[in-house]
Amino acid sequence: SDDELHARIRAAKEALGERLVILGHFYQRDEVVQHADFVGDSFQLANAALTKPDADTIVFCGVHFMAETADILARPEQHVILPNLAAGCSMADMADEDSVEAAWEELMELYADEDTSDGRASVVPVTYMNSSAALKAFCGRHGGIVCTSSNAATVLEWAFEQGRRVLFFPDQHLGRNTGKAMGVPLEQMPMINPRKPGLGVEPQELLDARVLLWPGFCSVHKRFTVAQIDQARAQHPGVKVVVHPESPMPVVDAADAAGSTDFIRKFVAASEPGDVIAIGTEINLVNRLAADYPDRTIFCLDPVICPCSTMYRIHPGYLAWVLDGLLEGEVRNEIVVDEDVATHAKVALERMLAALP
Ligand code: CIZ
Ligand code: SF4
Repeated sequence: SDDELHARIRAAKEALGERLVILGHFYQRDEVVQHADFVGDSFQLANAALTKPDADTIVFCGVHFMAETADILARPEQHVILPNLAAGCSMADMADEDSVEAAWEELMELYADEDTSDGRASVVPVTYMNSSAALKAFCGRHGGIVCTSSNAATVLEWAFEQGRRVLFFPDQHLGRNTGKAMGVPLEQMPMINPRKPGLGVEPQELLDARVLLWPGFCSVHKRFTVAQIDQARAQHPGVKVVVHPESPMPVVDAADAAGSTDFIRKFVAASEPGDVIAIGTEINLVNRLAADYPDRTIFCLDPVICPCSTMYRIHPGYLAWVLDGLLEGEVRNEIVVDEDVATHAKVALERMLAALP
């Protein structure tokens, strides 16, 4: 039964003590989050594990790229476990290393004659945190950098100092929304198609571009629409609408505010009792905010419940199963990033930290 399952998890936690740290992403269901030592976004969690000096095992209740990032930042003796190896991220999967390498080669050829005597590269690769370790390493090797949804604008500023243009992947929406907010005209942010000859864009457009967008998206956040915002405004006059920048540009433009999970949480914290707030992000996070602020009306913009289907693959049963393994001295579902990949990925992550104010 569920009660037995939760009792088993609690007993294992008790037995493993300070050796174990359980991380729970904001988008995890409550049945999982209740067992987490830390709850946060992917980068906060990857760092949280480091604050526990005795933890030799990190159980990451989130998706694959997050566990990889934790392993990259973890101390060498720390093991990182993903309770269900099928918990990937469809957005991260939309940019695989081979396609990015191939697109990069094409761009290098196109920009080969450009004058770079001022020391600025023709193009700087920027990857969103929501990407495989291999792509973070690609950025590390090619003078590029990682960004999160909290610091995308600061990171793009850095990238524009290093080069004439940016190749931004995997999320087209975060790239477009951030570029637009920084004043980059839409016509200088073409979306490439890595499967088409010439990347599906006129050579002149590739030459004039400032931000080259990869055609990836988040299946959760791309569902939000302007019609939903219009409906919320019609039904709740005075409603405040806040959305995540992984949402399409017209949605971000129609909202009152857009920002990372941290931003959305602060937006809600700064509201007043009685306020009505419609949020465009993952449902578990929205429901938890609604529970935390019962004196406000907080709801998800999408009336059809839309959890992230891969986050949902972390079930308490898998958590219990990996903890049982630890009690028997067995590390199940360990995520190990290749050493060379980790070294270069870390370079790109460290550039991000150095670029922040
Ligand atoms: O959309 C996601 O998966 C986000 C915002 C993840 C994270 O924590 O960075
Ligand atoms: Fe990936 Fe979107 Fe799920 Fe985040 S919410 S893990 S970006 S599919």
